[in-house]
Amino acid sequence: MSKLFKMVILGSPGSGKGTISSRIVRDFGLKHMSSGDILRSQVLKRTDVGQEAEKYMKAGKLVPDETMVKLISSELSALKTSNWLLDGFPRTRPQAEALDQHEKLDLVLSLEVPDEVIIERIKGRWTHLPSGRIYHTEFNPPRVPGKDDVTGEPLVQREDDKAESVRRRLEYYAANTGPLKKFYEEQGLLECFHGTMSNEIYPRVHKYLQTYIPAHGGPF
Ligand code: G5P
Ligand code: MG
Repeated sequence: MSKLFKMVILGSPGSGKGTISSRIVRDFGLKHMSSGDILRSQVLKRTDVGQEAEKYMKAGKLVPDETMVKLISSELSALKTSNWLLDGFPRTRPQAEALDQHEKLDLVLSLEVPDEVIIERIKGRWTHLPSGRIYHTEFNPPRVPGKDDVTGEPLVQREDDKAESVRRRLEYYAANTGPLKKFYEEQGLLECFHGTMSNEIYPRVHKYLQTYIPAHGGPF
């Protein structure tokens, strides 16, 4: 079997990790794992982890490292034979160090989108919680307002998308991102993409990724 390709996508809350990831999945066939989607599904199912995580998430705080490392390690063990893309994990340097003990990454992308752009765009986000599919009232509207394109089920606004939570999430991201990025920079894995629009960032990501793995579609 040829060597597997493993990458992480970093970026502030609302920077477009989910949006860019879904295009990478479409064009490069990686398996996508979003730590936020995994947590929200645990919350929906009322598992022990979900009940613990919910109070942190609602407040816009980070779920403790130990819980996250356990949860993501068990999800990753199901992806032993796939190329994959991790979105939202690691978020702190201890999480990155724990991941590094089990998995050798090929690439870490960081989306660098200004906070003021994010605060404005997050107001328009609607999510289909069971699948993690994301919409936006202007940027990416559902075919039928308020309904998921695939299942027709209702879309919701995330609890942590309220203005106060968003501000706190941005603060936590800013506080943790320096040491996290330094960790990957030192390993020569980090590549940053600056911009304000996913449609403008993604073609650059696509071109860069092709230096690692072949694309079967895209970049738009
Ligand atoms: P999540 O779920 O990982 P965040 O905060 O990192 O949450 P989020 O909010 O999911 O990130 P995103 O994926 O970066 O944002 O962005 P997105 O959803 O693609 O885009 C945001 C919106 O903008 C969408 O509506 C999209 O359609 C729209 N959009 C995209 N591009 C454009 C554009 O160019 N223009 C416009 N106008 N709109 C656009 O984590 C949630 C919580 O879980 C916990 C924490 O509590 C966290 O707060 N958690 C962890 N805790 C500890 N450690 C971890 N590793 C954790 N992971 C999750
Ligand atoms: Mg996301």
